[in-house]
Amino acid sequence: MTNVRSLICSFKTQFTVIFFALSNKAIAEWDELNMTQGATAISREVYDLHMLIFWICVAIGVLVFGVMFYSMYAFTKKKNPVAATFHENTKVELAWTIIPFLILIAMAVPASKTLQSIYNDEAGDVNIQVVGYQWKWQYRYLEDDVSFFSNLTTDLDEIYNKVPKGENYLQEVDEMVVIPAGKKVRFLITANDVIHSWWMPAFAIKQDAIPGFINTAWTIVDEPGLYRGKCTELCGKNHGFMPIVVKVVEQDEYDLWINDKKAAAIAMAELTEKDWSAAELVERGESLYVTNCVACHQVNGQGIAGIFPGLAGSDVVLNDKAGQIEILMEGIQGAAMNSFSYLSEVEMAAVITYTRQSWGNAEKGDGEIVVPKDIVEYKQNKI
Ligand code: HEC
Ligand SMILES: [Cu+2]
Repeated sequence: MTNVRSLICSFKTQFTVIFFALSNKAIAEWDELNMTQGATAISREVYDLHMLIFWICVAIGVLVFGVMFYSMYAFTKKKNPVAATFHENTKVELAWTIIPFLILIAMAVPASKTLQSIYNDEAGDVNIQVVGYQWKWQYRYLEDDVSFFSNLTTDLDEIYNKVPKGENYLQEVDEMVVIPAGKKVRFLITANDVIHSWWMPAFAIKQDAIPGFINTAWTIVDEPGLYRGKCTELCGKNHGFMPIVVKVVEQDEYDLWINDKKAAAIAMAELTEKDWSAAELVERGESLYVTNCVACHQVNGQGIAGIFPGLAGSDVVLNDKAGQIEILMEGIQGAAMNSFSYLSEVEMAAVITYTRQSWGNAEKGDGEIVVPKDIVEYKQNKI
């Protein structure tokens, strides 16, 4: 028993000493080697805890190795030919049980205090629902009815080493999470498909995003700036491709931003509810078809024989409105036909209607158009 304990203890101290020696050598790069202090009161508390415990380990290491080396030096065979034969020493054994126990308690007290303040789930000034998807994040500002996806924007050529990698390689997104400085922001974190994890080191937040559960995290960031994090739970093929970028701005700038977002959401909702005519949808749909579909289905809707089916005269496009919505929303498993569900309701309706009205399809089929409300309905029925 004693042997096992001293073995573990000496492993611990050796590790500490090796670490200390390394850090000493790299003293100039100490800051890079050490944990960062982060940007919030909590992250600094975590840093202080880390340093406190680090120095406790250093002290223990110095003490234990000091005694060890001293004994090796002071009790050599030459100096001390007759070894002592004592066995068991209750006092010493009590001491090496009680002292580590006290040290552990001394470390647990500040650690628990910090943990307690981390696990505060009271409402924030701003409350944001964070949803993990394979492989992107969705953010919903609960007070303001604003919601958007945040997608990786790193160029595929950088990923495949065709061009040099940029400064923020795999750490850049199309839409950042914007939050006001100095305000409590609460994140309600969950996932839509598999387990992800929302990790923002500068805020000392690392919270699992689990389907069907809502975990909370909170922060108050004093300094405006850009902060970057990533998904930190292996969530499938593109796990490394779903970064997090948070932009902290002053309250005025935040108000402007959220108002813009709200206005855009209202404009989009109005467009969605509007009564669209076939001609209006076709007009909008044409350019969407060109950017999203021609690579496979071709400008004339004929497709490429044997690879990409023609949409001109396709049964689905002629007579199966519901089926076509489903194909566009879900994609076709195992085929090059991916889901286009990231298009807005208006865009989705427009591109589908374009295919139903072009190349003589309107005359040959049922000629029905798909309006944005159909897409809204499809999404609602799915939930
Ligand atoms: C990367 C190539 C590709 C792109 C881009 C693409 N599709 Fe497809 N699409 C396919 C393939 C392949 C199929 C056939 C899949 C199967 O049935 O196995 C298909 C099937 C379809 C079908 C069903 C046709 C039928 O008769 O069964 C529709 C409708 C369709 N695509 C519409 C679109 C629209 C609209 C767009 C643009 C928003 C689009 N596709 C973009 C490759 C693509
Ligand atoms: Cu993930």
